[in-house]
Order: sequence, then C-alpha cells, then structure tokens
Amino acid sequence: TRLILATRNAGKLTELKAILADAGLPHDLVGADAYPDVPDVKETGVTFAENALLKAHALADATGLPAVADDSGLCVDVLGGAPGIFSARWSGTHGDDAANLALLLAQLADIAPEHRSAHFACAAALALPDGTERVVEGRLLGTLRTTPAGTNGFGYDPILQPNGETRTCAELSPQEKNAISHRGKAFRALAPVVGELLG
Ligand code: ITT
Repeated sequence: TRLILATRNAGKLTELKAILADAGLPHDLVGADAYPDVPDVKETGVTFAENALLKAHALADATGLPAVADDSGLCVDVLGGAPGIFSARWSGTHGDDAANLALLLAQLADIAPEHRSAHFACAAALALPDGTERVVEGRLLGTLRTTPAGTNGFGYDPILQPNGETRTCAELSPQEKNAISHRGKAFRALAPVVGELLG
C-alpha cells in the first residue's frame, strides 16, 4: 500500500523516508508533491499535535489514502517556548531557513550559555480516509550555539547542540541525527501503529 508523507519540506521528507524504512514499514512512501492539486492546509492549530493531524487529514481526505504528517519546531526556554509552532516562518518568510536562524540568533545575542537551553519537538500524526487518527510526540533536548556550525540537515540544525554531544545537529551524519532526533523518536513510535492499522 501507498502511504503519503504529508510534507512539502524537503529536509523533513528525506529524514522521514529513512526513519520509516529503517523501522521496517513496507509501504510505498511518497511525498505530498506527488499530489500537487491538494492545497496546503491552513495550520490553525495551537499545538504541534493539532497541526500534524490537520496536515495528515487533509491529504488522507483528498486522496483516499493513508497519510502521515510531521509538525515540528524549535522551542527556546528563555523565549517561553518560541518559535515553537511558528518555527518555519519565524522571520516572516515561510521556509526561509537562513533568515529564520539569523533572526533567532540575533534575538539571543545577549543570552549567556547557561540560559540557552532549547529543544526540538515533533508531532507525528497518522490519518486514514475513514477518519481514524493517531498522534505521538518526540523531543531532542540541547543548547543553542552562538554561531552556526555544520552543513547537514536543515532549519535550525546548525545551532542546536544535543545534550551529551560536542557537535551540532548539522555536524551529525543523517543516521546519527535520526537515531536521537525528535522526528526519529516520534516516527519510530508511530511506525508500529501504522503497521497495525494498515497491515
Ligand atoms: P510542512 O508543513 O510541509 O511539513 P514546514 O517546514 O512548514 O513543512 P513545520 O510547520 O512543521 O513544517 O515547521 C517546521 C520548522 O521547524 C522547520 O521549517 C524548521 O525551521 C524547524 N525544524 C523542525 N525540525 C527540525 C530539525 O530536525 N532540524 C532543524 N530545524 C527543524
């Protein structure tokens, strides 16, 4: 069976395909770009879980196929959890990773190292055309560097140094990141549920 990965973010899509294949899901995994006529859903939720469910249901309802979606972001403690669900458009331009990262670094310029704790959060949602839904969450805790390092990954990876690591997420290999990431944790928890419900 086909399983739609309801995302248009290329960095996410690459990670999702690897995580779900490694988890043993036998499905034909296709990104939302395979369905260009399905309009992007408005992310009106106030939590990662709500937005992930909105995205998964939109694709499942429009195609009649099962869909999984990811809603994720960076939550900075000293900013009260921001950018959070607004991570992709923090600078005002949706998906401009460089501008989002530069703005956040500027906002944190005066914050000392011991107050730079943050985490990545990911909600992984599954929706079936009959309305069945499941959602699980994962987190990656760390601290924020003052200057970016590394070229792997996407988004805020060059500034998030996971706890217990000396490298940023962008300096980890894709396999190393997926093993510890918010997205890896969430979708490894969702995978058996997908297997159970889809067979
Ligand atoms: P879709 O809705 O199409 O999936 P999006 O990029 O709009 O794509 P989100 O609203 O979930 O998705 O925003 C996620 C943002 O959070 C992403 O653009 C990054 O800025 C940040 N982010 C999430 N996971 C990340 C990760 O693993 N590494 C770095 N940044 C991440």
